[in-house]
Amino acid sequence: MIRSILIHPDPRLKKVCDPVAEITAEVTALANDMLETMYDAPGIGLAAPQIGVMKRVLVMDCIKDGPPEPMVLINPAVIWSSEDVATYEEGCLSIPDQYAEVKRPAEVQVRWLGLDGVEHERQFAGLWATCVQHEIDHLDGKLFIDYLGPLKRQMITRKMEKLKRERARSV
Ligand code: K1U
Ligand code: ZN
Repeated sequence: MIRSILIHPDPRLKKVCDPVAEITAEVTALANDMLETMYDAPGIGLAAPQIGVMKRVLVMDCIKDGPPEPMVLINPAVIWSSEDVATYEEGCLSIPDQYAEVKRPAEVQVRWLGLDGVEHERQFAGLWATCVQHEIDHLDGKLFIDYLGPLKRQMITRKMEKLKRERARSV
């Protein structure tokens, strides 16, 4: 089922999410809905709070050409970050049509629980590294605009408030 995506500003996008205690049928259904919602948007990642679910679950697929590579990460944690950084022009499905350059560690080692209940670990680089850090930030109530200066952040927030008002008027 495709879920609707929350638009900034929304208090749910500022909260720290709760760890998942157990992989249940409900968590599996949530992950499947998130993948469907991400591919439909379209996006390369999605975190549970973006659909109003305050759990530490994220999905991503950064393959542009070639067969899809959907990933589901439960309770993800960055256990190592490279010293070298990479700058990427980021977007966010909760902040439509706004992009800005963000500097993050170029590579990260992440540990998470899979839907199979098994602990996984992988080193991410390139767009995968940027995306997994952006999504983990969502689980901690942080948006990419929080890395920008206050003026730029305020300008984007005002645009989003206007967008939400316009959307509310057209329903
Ligand atoms: O978390 C999100 O809001 C999803 C976001 C992920 C992301 C994008 C760029 C850098 C870091 C993280 C998006 O997917 S925005 C849409 C997007 O990037 C995209 C959409 C269609 C094709 C390719 C990319
Ligand atoms: Zn985002």
